Amino acid sequence: MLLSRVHVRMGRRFVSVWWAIPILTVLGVVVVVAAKLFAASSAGRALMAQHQCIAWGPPVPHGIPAFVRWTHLLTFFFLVIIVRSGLQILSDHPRLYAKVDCTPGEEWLRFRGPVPSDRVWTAKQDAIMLSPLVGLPGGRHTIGVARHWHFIFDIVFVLTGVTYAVFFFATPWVHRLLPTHLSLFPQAASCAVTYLSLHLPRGPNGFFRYDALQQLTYFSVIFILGPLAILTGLAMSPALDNRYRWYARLFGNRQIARSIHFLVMVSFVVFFIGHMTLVALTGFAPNLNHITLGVDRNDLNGFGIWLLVIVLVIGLNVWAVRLSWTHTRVLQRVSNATVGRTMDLLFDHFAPKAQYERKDISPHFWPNHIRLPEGPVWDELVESDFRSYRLKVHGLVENPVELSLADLQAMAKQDQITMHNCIQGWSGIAEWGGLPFSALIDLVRPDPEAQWVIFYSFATGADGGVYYDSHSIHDLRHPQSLLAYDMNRERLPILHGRPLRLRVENQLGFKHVKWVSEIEFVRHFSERFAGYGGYQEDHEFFGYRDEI
Ligand SMILES: Nc1nc2c(c(=O)[nH]1)N[C@H]1C(S)=C(S)[C@@H](COP(=O)(O)O)O[C@H]1N2
Ligand SMILES: [Mo]
Repeated sequence: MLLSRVHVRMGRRFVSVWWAIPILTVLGVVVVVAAKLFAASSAGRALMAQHQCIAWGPPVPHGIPAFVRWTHLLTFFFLVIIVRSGLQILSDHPRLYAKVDCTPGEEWLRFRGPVPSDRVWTAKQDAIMLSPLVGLPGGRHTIGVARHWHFIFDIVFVLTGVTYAVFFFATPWVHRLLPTHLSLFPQAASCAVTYLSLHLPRGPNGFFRYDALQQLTYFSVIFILGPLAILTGLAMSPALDNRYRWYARLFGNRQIARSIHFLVMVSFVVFFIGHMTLVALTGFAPNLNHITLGVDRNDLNGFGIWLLVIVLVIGLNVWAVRLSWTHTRVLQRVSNATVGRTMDLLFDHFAPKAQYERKDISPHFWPNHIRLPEGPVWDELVESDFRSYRLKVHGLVENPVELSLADLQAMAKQDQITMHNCIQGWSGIAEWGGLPFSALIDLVRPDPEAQWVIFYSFATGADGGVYYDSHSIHDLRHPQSLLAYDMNRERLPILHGRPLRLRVENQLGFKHVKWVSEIEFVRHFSERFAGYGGYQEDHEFFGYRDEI
């Protein structure tokens, strides 16, 4: 069973969350019995008499206005895509942590077994497969494609939410949902006792007025869960976190934000199940007429629309899975033009500056790649202990150079303790020492039309062919853009990119090319290879820049 593979940590041990089913069942029975006993007691009766679940308070607007019905429908469509693609993203690093070092064994929740300790285990190896029934697109680990769905629909989700909020505060609908009286809480408690003792509150239906618990729940889902999802999502951005350390701290740290992001998703799903159950129990046909057509009638028209919506949602998801493989480049281009542009607009001017302390350095730093460099050229370099290494810097520059490690070390040196964010979800803090990239720019003097720089690696990527990536000169001029040859005050280990690896702290990890062999200044990244900006962009359809 799927759940039996999910484990939650209890102290040193990991327990299957499968146990949650019997435990929650027993707990459910206990709560219902307790609620029934309480409702029958004098204290319970006093509460229910004093605080009506559905109060006849000041008048509130009747009916369900069109903006509520439409945003409700759209949000449902979008959330299905967002949750499914989010699960796909999660499955690329199926562990959730409370600390930013992401040390194996310290995760609080994991969706696969422990990390093997007898060999190097990369984050790529750790990814798991999801069925297309669960993940979007599913079928293989395709975080690039999943992110396109996730972010494109994030944008429309946010726009819909903002539209809702504007109408909410500008129309009388605000009186339906906004909690304005403290008495709402004991009323909601009275509702909770009613529901938990397996009764339905008596009073007008939701077309005319919500009960107190319903009002609080709807309000929290819209105005707490929604914004929390957005804010914790943003807290996973290297551009934002490495610029403003306080931002991730709002939630504790980046990994806690990631965990909350996940728990918000779980809350949405739990709400959805509870909501549908109560909609069904309190009059399915009339309730569906309220939320689809905005009328209080008993006929089956709303139910028909509901069926149609279910079919459309399934159809949309089948279409999305198929499109993910038949028109992947189209999806990538649409995402680059919308999500990529939005990221540029919002994050481009965030020059990273966050620094950490020695005590923050991660005891474990996940290695990540498919292949180490190999072949005669590499073997010779290793044999010479990289004394024969020459970094070639060429392209649209006035002064092309070839530099040995000794040459590089004789130039300016910078040390920085920074946080690395992998696209898959893990993070780690390390101290990097090396050449500030701006010093190299000053040395080679790029032509004015050179706007992008390509970094070539000695290693190949997963499908063969040179691993490479590109960066804008703008990003490379940031004070934290570094060609690192030291890690944690020692010589950079081969595993992490010796002789030279890139650090561009406002971008995700896959753009930090390891084992750099050559650097070329070009007009635009589209002039090289398949033209999408890097190996992962060409082969795995990643975005051309990734600041989240
Ligand atoms: N040549 C090469 N560089 C690479 C990769 C790779 O596969 N090949 N993986 C990237 C990814 S996805 C990440 S997260 C970082 C990981 O760096 P680390 O192994 O030092 O943690 O390296 C990046 N640089
Ligand atoms: Mo990565």
